[in-house]
Amino acid sequence: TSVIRLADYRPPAWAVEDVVLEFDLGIDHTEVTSRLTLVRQADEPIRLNGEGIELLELTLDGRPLGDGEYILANGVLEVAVDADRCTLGARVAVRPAENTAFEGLYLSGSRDRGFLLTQCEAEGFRHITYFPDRPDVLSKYTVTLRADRQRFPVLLAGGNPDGTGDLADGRHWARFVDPHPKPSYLFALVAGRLERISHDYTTADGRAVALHIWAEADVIDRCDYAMDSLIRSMQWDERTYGRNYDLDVFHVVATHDFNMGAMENKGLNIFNAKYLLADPDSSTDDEYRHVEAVVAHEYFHNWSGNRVTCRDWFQLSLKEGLTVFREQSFSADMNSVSLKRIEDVALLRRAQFPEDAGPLSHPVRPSQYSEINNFYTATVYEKGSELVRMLAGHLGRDGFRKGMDLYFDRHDGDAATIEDFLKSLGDANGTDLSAYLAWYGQAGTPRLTAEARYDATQSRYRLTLRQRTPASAGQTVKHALPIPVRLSLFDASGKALPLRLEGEATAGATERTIVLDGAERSIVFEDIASAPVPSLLRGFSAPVILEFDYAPEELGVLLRHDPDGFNRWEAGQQLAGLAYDDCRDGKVDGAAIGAWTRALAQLFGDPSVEDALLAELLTPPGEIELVERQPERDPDRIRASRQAMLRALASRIGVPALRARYEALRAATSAALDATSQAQRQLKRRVLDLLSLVDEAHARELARAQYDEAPGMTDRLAALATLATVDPDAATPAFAHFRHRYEGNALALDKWFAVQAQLPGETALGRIQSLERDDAFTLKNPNRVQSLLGSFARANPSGFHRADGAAYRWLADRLVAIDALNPQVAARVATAFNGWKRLEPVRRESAHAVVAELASRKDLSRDLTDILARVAL
Ligand code: HT7
Ligand code: ZN
Repeated sequence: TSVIRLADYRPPAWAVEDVVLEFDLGIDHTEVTSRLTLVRQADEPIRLNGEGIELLELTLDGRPLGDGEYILANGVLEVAVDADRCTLGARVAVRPAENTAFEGLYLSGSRDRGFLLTQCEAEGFRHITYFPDRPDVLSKYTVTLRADRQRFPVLLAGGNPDGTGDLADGRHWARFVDPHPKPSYLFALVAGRLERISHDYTTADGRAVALHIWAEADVIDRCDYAMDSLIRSMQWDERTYGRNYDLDVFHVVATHDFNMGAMENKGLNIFNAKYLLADPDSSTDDEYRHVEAVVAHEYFHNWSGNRVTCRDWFQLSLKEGLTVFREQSFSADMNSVSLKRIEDVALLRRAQFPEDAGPLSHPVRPSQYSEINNFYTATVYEKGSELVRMLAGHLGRDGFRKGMDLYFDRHDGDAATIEDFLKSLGDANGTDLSAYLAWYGQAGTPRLTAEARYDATQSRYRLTLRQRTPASAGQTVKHALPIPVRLSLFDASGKALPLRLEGEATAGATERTIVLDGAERSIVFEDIASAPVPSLLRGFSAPVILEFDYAPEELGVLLRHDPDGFNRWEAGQQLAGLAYDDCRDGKVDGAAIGAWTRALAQLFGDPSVEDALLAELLTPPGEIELVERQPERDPDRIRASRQAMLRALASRIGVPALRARYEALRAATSAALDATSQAQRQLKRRVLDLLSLVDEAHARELARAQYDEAPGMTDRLAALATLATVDPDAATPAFAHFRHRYEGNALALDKWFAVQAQLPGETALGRIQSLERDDAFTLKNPNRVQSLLGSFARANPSGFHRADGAAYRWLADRLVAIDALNPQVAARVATAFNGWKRLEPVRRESAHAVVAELASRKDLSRDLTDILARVAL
């Protein structure tokens, strides 16, 4: 497969000023007529991309072109033209119902009731018509849709509406004009039988905007939360960044058939229903938060992505990292700053750190790719957001806003690069941020080590910071990066100390940010009366792995007293890591497990600790993160050790306290969505899980009752999961009940599959295989595949990584079947093999054999081949 390199970038040889598209829509056969106004930029032929489409007619300035007047080969249509400006027309046929890859124009749902829609990012537009399908070709689009009125009553495309009307034979048409130049990946259309909810919104700069959310009739009553979220997002972007919406209408459409979360098409966002629909009976609290976040994310793209887009796909994080950062800031403002930070860092550690530690590791701005769809990764999104956060922290709130204003002003209507972004932020603040560019080009998670020396005679505390980034796939030489370390020092009673650095006249604030911009830096704090406890990397000020040799009691001080909510939790996580080490190999013994259980038992009884934070503190690092601490890397032993430490915690808190807390939370049970109620549900789940480890019979009864009494999905699903873990037999009727209750509710059934896919242990594979035979299971639906296969392979380490390798062989078989339908989905599921090299030898051997065998096949898609080739290396 061919490799695309950033170093080979060349500007487009032809610009496309205007695009006029006409669609004659049908499920089996759609005809697309295009007229492109092309303007020469370089002395080269016109080259247009096109894949899987049938060329019916080609014209140049209205004159039909014969076979010898163009070349069509390897997905490129080439036309040599003398003039500097011309109009190229094409008529092509596409087959939506046959498109199971969900890229280009396809059918969502059934032939008789489903609807047509498009997905063009990254390179889907070339499946619709011939076009220079690259993000730096920006054009104005005029789109006319024609279709049967009965079958396709709703016709939508991006831009402002520009007329509708009737045609002969029961057909009708609708036209849309988008005044904002956009790249082809932001084009979208939707056609079919859809219902809508609407809201009249007025932007801060006075534009009346009709907001419409569209969905199929059976789910339209579950769109209200998304509409509220959209309104909040629009208001937040006006307030926080001074950004207003810029068309007269904004459409959002829900589909059950979608490869990713959602898509920010200009004026016509399309959402995986999973991230748009929400109601208490079928959605969990987490899902409500995800809906709010994804609605905001796609809306924020209107500026960070659409008005200013990417020059090429290597710059993907320019829009994605920035938009994740904007989305995270919004969610923090809507909910809780420290809880949001905990959630985001936990995700980074769970998804991005392992990605960056394995063969799929790549920089936030990769330097080459063979399939761009495989670079919509945690690194580009989550680590990319962390890089923006560091820049924002460096500039401060007002400085960052000034920088963003300049970035949007300078590059509006343009396709930009990471360099452009850093330059705008720097120029607006009279500073040079180019040192941060190194973060974008270097893969791997830096290790930051801190070493402390206290000198009692001089009352001085010296902190030495060092950095090192391990070699990663294809990148052996690593450079020092600028690492901002926010820190405070506490005395043993938990009081933050005023900080005076060597050479300074007076003490300043109790928190400072020190930037480590070389391999090593020492700093000395004066007037420190006794050995302090450092709180380092506060708020997770840089995406690194911090190594500091804390004593368990020191972490106990931070866990009890650090006012930085994130670092308080972090101290608990660090202490839990040490506690885990004390519980390895069947023993439960040591200072750390004692300190951890003691500190948490105390916090458990402290009424000043909020429920939401307590629930987080009671959750130690997951099995995937703990892999790092287990030299043998055996998922069964990791799970057993983690269970042992949780059991020790439950015993320390004690059955009476756990029971009493559960009953108090049970009495407060409601389906309300406010933060307090959500926190109560979350804590109730943690308490029940702890109780199940030390008071099994009672916990089983509570879980059963909770399932029956649950007023909403959060409690119901939590009860089901606990019941299944405590007593799989007792859970069987509850699973059957759930399956029946939610027949026809696709998103609820996804959770039913996912909970069962995550039940640990040897029996998991057999369970998965019988779930595959359920009538509701299909390999054609990406959500269903993720909920069963994805959950199993990624979130069930002890079930998937069986010592006999049976689950690896089973997954390989399924990957081949999925790949024939939907390569993007197959490739994503295949990333579950990313960590095979870090397994213990027996599992490593069988995983390798399976990956190598798959990678040697010649009949797989480019998407899957690319992942397998890199994983197998
Ligand atoms: N920008 C969107 C990316 C996306 C996508 C990429 C590849 C294939 C299918 C896709 N669907 C959506 C999502 C986002 O907002 O980040
Ligand atoms: Zn995005």
